[in-house]
Amino acid sequence: MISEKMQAAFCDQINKELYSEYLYLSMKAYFLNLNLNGFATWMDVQVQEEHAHAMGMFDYVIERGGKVELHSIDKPETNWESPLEVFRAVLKHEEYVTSRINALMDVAEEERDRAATIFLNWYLKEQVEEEANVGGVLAQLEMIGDDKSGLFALDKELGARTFVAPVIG
Ligand code: OFO
Repeated sequence: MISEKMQAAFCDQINKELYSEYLYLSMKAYFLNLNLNGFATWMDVQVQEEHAHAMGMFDYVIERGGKVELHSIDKPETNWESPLEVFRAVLKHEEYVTSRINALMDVAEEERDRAATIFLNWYLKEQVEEEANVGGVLAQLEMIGDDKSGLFALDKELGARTFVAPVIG
């Protein structure tokens, strides 16, 4: 059985993962409006990943005999100055999420909930990967600067990304 404190911390994180899904959906809309369809595809994969992250925790809480309480999702940003600004915002957001997963780990340790700690290891590793992926795209955008042909080449590259359902836990 999961403790009340651990359950509340997971429900809070489910909300943050769903907010991430919403934020990336908003970014997908931004890119579609710019006709940068490859960037939009990349964001769509991100949307699906965040949904999977939320559902992984959802299923875990239920499996441990807990109760999932959903909270309202904040309205995400809808506009950015450029693709570069979008990816700066993504990296900042992912760093924030990493700090929240670490805080969740702290609760698991305080509650001496070893199963939760083991479960959360997957999320920590995933955050390392996410930050590295986003950092890679950001570095490319910084190099491209105002070069439109570089932007279109990157759009083509990002459009090849496909969603692979993660095996969580
Ligand atoms: Fe759920 O990893 Fe991004 O936010």
